[in-house]
Amino acid sequence: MALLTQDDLININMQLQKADSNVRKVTGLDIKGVCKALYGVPRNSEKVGIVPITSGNGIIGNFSASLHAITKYFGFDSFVTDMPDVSGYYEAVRNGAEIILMADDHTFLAHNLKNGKIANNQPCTGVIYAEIASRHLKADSKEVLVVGLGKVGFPGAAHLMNKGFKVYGYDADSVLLKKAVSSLGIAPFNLENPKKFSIIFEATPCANTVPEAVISKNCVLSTPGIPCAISEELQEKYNVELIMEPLGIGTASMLYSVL
Ligand code: NAD
Ligand code: 2YH
Repeated sequence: MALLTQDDLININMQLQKADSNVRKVTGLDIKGVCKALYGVPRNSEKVGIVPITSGNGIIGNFSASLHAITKYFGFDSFVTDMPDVSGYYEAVRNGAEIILMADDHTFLAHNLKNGKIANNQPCTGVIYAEIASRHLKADSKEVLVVGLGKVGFPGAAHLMNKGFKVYGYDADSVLLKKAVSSLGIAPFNLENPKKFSIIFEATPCANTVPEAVISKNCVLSTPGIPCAISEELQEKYNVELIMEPLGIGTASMLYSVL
């Protein structure tokens, strides 16, 4: 399980603004617009309580503050509790939180206490990055390459299949690849016999996972994966539209999915 670091979250507001402008350029919609298209819900004014969690590897500096900035960016009224863990949960509910956001080392959840809906960061992140990729205005076909079929990539690939895309998938773990092929009906991608894509969705914790041979000029690479899946050199050479941001896009997807 890859953990975020304090450094990943430096200047989250600027990272989010840049990502929003890239999403708009690629899809014609901003992140909020993509969320509304995905979940079809009107924005309400739910109050969000953010609870720091100390278990496992403990508090990540900037994590709760970043969630506070992200929720405000998307127009939610939010606050971070003074106390962590169970005491923080109690404090959040007592202070009127309707949605709880909290994460340990394994699970990052949003729980709407009013309607009972609960969301997990990994599938919500996979779905929204896949949705952004699928909306690439300059795509030359409905073929998409998915690299990484784990807890984020698999739900993203499933979402693309549901939207009628021809999905080619690759994972370094052959067991996971076989599972995705048999349960989702995706086509296994053979790195030895590459082809070019104008839509690529990547979800791995490794760098340089997208080889040059699959990249076409002006393609979109939508990737929650940290670190980046391609080098700056390749990005420039092929004028790749990169959608990559460490926390905000996935969190927006979680919040809108529980409204
Ligand atoms: P995971 O471990 O469940 O899945 C990662 C998959 O990538 C694995 O199946 C692994 O076999 C595969 N993989 C590793 N190296 C590969 C390679 N070179 N080529 C092809 N496949 C390779 O992890 P996850 O929970 O799905 O998370 C994936 C990434 O997304 C992590 O970096 C995580 O930190 C990040 N993430 C980012 C956000 C965000 O908001 N930006 C949110 C959630 C997760
Ligand atoms: O980053 C994580 C885990 N990878 C789970 C998220 C799934 N993508 N957790 C954040 C831990 C935050 C910490 N407990 C805090 O500061 O509250």
